Amino acid sequence: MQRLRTFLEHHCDNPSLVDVIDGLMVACKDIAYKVQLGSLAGVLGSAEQENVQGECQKKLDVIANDLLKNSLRAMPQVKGLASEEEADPVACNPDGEFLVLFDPLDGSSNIDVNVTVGTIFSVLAARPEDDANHESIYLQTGERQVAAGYVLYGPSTLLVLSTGNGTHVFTFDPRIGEFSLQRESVKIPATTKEFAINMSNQRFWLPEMQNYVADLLRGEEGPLEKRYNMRWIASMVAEIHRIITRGGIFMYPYDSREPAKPGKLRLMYEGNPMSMLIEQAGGKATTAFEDIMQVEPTSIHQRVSVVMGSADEVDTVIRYHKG
Ligand code: P6P
Repeated sequence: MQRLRTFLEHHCDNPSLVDVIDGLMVACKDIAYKVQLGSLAGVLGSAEQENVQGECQKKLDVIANDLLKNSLRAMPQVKGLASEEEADPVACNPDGEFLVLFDPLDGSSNIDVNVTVGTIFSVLAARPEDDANHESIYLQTGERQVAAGYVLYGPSTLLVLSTGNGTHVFTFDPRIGEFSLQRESVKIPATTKEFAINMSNQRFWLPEMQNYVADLLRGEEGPLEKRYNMRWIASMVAEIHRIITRGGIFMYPYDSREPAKPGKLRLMYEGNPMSMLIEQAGGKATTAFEDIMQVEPTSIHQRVSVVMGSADEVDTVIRYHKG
């Protein structure tokens, strides 16, 4: 089985980027260990504090964030970082080539009930003149990502990664402490019968989304003429991994409760990296009105409406929103 670093050295033409991904995995292996130990490591439960999003932080949110921050700061290749758990960007090494943005523990509300969580990361290029304390240098469209990935802390610990030449899956082997290639250049089926959305928000969606989901529920008797099944894990990394593995569509759409926030998920370290992985695997990722990776960022923690997965099903959602 090909180890991660060997694979990257053949697939990635920038050795510094290989080092950054390798360094990220050092932190993620430690996070995986602590997630596996759970209560035995005393890392479950609330951290009794809120993050910049106003969300109650779990102990593991803080631990994972600190592990990633410390690992990235030690890498000369990293100029700066931005995290869901940090109000402002953190300058690392002035001569670094890369900016790393991450959600240290996505789905952490599940951690206390032993459901899959994950780390999501996005890598952007930095310019020599950039000041990594300034938010503006991080505000690049998703199309500019040089790498994106997630580490899934589930029954297995998996890394799903793209550096722009396909989406690849690696399994962590605790016997050797390495990630080994499991699937190269995965392809998402264009069609699906599986959708993922939090139905309890139905009354807050746009009419177009309400109409689409209503037709999903009509099954064979409706205009989509298919019997669909539904999934909702409340952990984006787990939902997206299911879609990368067997197809499907994941939606966290516009919600009228907070018109200023077009959705719940964050563009820079959830929407963009997951969009790169999905599109590199032949899927599609849209806000329902424009490609997610073409959304012009205005702030690091901005939110975005998310519809992503099997290309034909995403096209159907876009068609419902064209009126
Ligand atoms: P809800 C986790 O908090 C998260 O950011 C995503 O991982 C997940 O898809 C979504 O929120 C779940 O949101 O409203 O169903 O709890």
